[in-house]
Amino acid sequence: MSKIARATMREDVDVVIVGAGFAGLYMLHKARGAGLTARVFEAGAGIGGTWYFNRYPGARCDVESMEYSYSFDPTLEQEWQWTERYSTQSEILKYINHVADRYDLRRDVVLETRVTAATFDERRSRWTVETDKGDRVTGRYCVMATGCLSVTNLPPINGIETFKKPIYHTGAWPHEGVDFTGLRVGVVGTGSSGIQSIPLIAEQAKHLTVFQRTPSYSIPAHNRPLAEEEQRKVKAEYPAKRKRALAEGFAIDMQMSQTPAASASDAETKEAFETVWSRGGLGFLGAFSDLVLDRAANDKAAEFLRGKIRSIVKDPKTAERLAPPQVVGCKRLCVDTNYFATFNRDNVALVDLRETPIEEITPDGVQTSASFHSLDALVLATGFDAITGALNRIDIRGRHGARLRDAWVDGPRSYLGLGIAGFPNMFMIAGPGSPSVLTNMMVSIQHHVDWIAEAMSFLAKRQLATIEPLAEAQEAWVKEVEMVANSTLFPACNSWYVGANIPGKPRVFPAYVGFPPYAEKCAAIVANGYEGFALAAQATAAE
Ligand code: NA7
Repeated sequence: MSKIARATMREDVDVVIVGAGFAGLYMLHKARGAGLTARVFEAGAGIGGTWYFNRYPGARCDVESMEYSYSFDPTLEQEWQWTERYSTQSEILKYINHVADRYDLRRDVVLETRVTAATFDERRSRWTVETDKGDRVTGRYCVMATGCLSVTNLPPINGIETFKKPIYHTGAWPHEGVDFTGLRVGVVGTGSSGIQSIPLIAEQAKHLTVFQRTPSYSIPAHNRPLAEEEQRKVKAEYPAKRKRALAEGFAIDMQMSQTPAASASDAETKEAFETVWSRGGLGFLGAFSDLVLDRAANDKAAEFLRGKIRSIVKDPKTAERLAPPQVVGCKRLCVDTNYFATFNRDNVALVDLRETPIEEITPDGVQTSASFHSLDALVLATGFDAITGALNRIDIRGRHGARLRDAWVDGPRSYLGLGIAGFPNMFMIAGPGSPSVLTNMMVSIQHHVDWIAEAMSFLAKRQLATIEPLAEAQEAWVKEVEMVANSTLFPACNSWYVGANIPGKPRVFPAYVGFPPYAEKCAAIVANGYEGFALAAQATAAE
């Protein structure tokens, strides 16, 4: 089908927003509310970001539906009906589309357009944003709503380009779906995407081979339909529920225990773990107050979870291979439906790449150091170039033409994960150095968008031209993020958090651990007249 090319855009707006997922759309809504004009560019052919692209079988959010939703409008909150405890990708995408229609957001969104460059003009204090369709739009502000997990990781496995059957990445799944009936399928990767898709692929395929490099801990979702009555109850106390979430480290209303594991007897420890296991989901980490802080406490959780795997998986060798050795939570905890039990099926085999690494992919399958696996289709559940990937792919130039990519060559540096020294009037939503992926993203997104919109209004009221982090405030923040992370177990293993999944990526822990202290700091900084930011009354051209 031929497409009619649209005219290239030349326009001047107040805010250019990159990305039309949950972050970009809410930013658009808030910008309009502040009386600002905005233009949103989105690479996808539809809105929704992560939820537009990740259509693999079993794709669901690991935060419960009633919390993984916007809270900015009580009417929206009350009127939307979720159907399951954990929403499917398609239901979340429906919700995003509903929001876009309800607030008339589409008219400012340009789809199928990838932003390639953003350049700050110091004399005019404006950003010029360029796209792959030849657009040039200028904005007083540029907001990067580019997503934390939006650039797929295609692993450089020897010979992968020679495979002559279809290859799918979970993060770029065909819209028409894939029918694996009668096929021999291989899945590489056992993070959340692998763990969600493997049980469903196994039900359909003739045979499934799972290629596992590192096993993951996973908690059962105990997913179920959301009863009308249950929803009514939550809706009746929505403000209180949202408030409780804001007081939690992960910004999820998990009602984390205040008791450290060290003070519990063995029987109490077992009982606490059994309780959270039977509730299901990420709330497992809330069984004790110190599971991500104290190695001994974490070891108890790890042993409990390994025990569960051994009790579910019938073949003891397979169970041992599926039992993760690492700290619980240092790789994102997964939430599954029937993942471990899938390995009891006759048509499923597990290949442990730690024992028998992949040597190459040939036209017909995967050759490991031990054997050859003939395949009709290959699924890469190999994750993303997380957090910095999307930003580093745009040619972003701040003062003196300095490139963000160069400034971040040793890892991301930002102030609060919101702004970057040398890049005035550019904001990131859930950027590196903010709690982002360690929280319910909906909470972090709304917090950031509200903060950014407030800053824009502040500048307008005071007739200020620019806001920009001071280099010393940024350096202090980078140190604080690192110090807080190092007081936890999060950086304790190789994970996408620290960039270890991408060859050559600098190892930096990119998230501020703990939503409440972070939000308090953001508020205090505003109360102190945007402490740590330089505010300038007029354009400050380079000398
Ligand atoms: P993840 O969590 O990054 O998982 C990717 C998986 O792919 C993981 O098991 C990796 O093993 C594996 N992987 C990556 N590269 C390779 C190569 N080269 N060979 C073999 N195996 C490889 O991505 P997901 O999409 O599952 O989830 C991302 C987030 O989305 C998730 O945390 C939720 O927040 C939602 P490794 O562990 O690196 O040894």
